[in-house]
Amino acid sequence: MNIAAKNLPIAAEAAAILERLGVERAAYTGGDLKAFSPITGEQTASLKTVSASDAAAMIDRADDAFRAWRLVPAPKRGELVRLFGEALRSAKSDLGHLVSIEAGKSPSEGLGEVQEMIDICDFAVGLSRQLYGLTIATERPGHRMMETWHPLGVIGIISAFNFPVAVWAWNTALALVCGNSVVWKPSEKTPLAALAAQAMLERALERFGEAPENLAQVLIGDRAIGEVLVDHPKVALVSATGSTRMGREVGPRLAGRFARAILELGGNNGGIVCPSADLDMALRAIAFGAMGTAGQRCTTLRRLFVHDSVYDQLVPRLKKAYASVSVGNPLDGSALVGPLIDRLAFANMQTALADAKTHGGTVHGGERVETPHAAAYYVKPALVEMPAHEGPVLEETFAPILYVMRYSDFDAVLAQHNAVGAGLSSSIFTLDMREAERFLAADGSDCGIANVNIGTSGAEIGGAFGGEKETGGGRESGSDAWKAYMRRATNTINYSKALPLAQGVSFDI
Ligand code: UN1
Repeated sequence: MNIAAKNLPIAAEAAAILERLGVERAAYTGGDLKAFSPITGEQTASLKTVSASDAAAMIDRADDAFRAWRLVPAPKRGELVRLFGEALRSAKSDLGHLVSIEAGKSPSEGLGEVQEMIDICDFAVGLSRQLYGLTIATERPGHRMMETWHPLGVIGIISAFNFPVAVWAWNTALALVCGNSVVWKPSEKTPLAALAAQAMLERALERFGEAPENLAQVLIGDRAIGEVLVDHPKVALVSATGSTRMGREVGPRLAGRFARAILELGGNNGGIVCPSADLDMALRAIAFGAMGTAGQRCTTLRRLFVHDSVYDQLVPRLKKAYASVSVGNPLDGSALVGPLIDRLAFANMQTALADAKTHGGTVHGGERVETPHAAAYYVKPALVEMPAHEGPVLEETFAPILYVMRYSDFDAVLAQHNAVGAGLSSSIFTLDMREAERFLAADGSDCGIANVNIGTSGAEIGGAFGGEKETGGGRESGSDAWKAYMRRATNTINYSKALPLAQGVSFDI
C-alpha cells in the first residue's frame, strides 16, 4: 500500500491515483454524479454523466467498432487483451487501492479484485486461439458438416458496486477476444474505479494501435442510462450483475426484443457442517465466507446448517470469532471487516435483524460500530441462531448476517438448503465421501457453484461463475462461458456431384 498517501484526505488520495492512471480531471470534477467513499462517508468526486441521447449515440458508434473488430483474427484480438493484462499488472496497487477507497474493501481484497482481472485476461488470451467449433458426422455422402463461432455484436455490461471492476473485466476480456465491442454502465456507487479500469484498457488500446475507435466505452449515469443499454436494438447481449429485483426488470425487456442476457443476480448461499467435518477448517472458511467483504459478495455465506452432534463445538467458536473480528477503516491497518456501502445497506441489515428476532432468532452482534465519521456505516457482523428456516433467512440481505440452524437428518437438510429462491453458491464441510458426493450429485445442491470443504465465496477464474433459479442462470468468466458472447453457425458443405436430401427425402423435379 502507498504509505505516503495515507496522510492525504481520501478524495485527494483518489484524485492522485486517477491522475497516475491517466484519467483526465475533467471526467471527475464539476459533474453531477457525486461519488463517495464508504470508509469515511466523504465525497470523493463529482463526475460528468451522459444523457440518454449521448448514450444511444455511443452505442451506435460501438456497433461501428464491432463491425471492424469482428474481422480482426481472434489471436490478434487476444494480443489486445494480453496488453490489457499487462496494464493491469503495472497498475495493480493503485487500482486495488482505489477499489478499497470506493467499495470499502480491505487492501488484500482490493488487490485480489485486480488479480481476478489479470487472471481473466490470461484466460482470455489463451482462449483467443481456442474458439473451437466442431466437425460433425453427416449422414450424406460427400458432405461435411461443421459449426463456426462468429462475433456477436455490441455487449452491454451493467456491474455492481461490490465488484466494481472485476466483473466488468470478466465480461470485457471474453467479449473482446470473441470479436465484440463493449459498452459499460458501472454502478453509480463506484464510478471512479470504473474510470480507472477503463483507462487501463485505453492504455492497452493505445499500445495495440490498430483497434477501431469506440471499441470499449463507459457510460457514467443513472438507472435511465442502464435502460438505454437494455433497450437499444444494437446491443446484442447484456450481462447484468445486481439484485434479483433488477433482473426481473432487465430479463423480460431483453427477451422482448430477443436479445441475449447473462444475469448474475442474488445469492442466498448455504453451507452444511456435517458430523465428520474438520471444524478448524470449517471455522476459517465460514468466517471468510460470511464476514469477508462485510458480507457484500453475491457469494457471501448467509445460511449455515450445523449438525446437532457438532453444533455445541462449532457455534461457540464461531461466536467468539464474530465477537473478536476487527471492524474498521480497511486502509488503516489490520481491520478484516470494512464498512457497509451506505446508510441504506445499514438500514436493510437492521430491518432483517429485527425480523429475525420476531421469528425467534437470537442475534449476536449486528450493532453499529461508531467511528469519527458520522456518514460511514461500520457494523459488527451478526451471527443469528435461528430456530427455523424461515422469515429473513429465505431472503438475501446484502450485509454480514449469518443465520445458523441445527439439523439432524441429511436428506432433510439438503432439501432445506435448496428451499430458497436463489441458487448461486453452496458448500458442504464433511470428510464422509458419501455426503460429499451426494451434495455434488443431481439430487444434491441445486446451485451453480457447489463446493466441498471450502467456503461459498472466492471462486477462481477458470470455472464458470453463476447460478440457477432466481440467480438468473448466467455463466461468466471460465469454462465455455465465451459461447454466450458469440453466435454459432452450422455449415454443411456438399463436395459431391449429387444432392442427397437428409432424412432420405426425395424431391425429384
Ligand atoms: C460478486 O460478488 O458479484 O467468488 C462476484 C467470489 C468472487 C466474485 C464475486 N470471485 O466471491
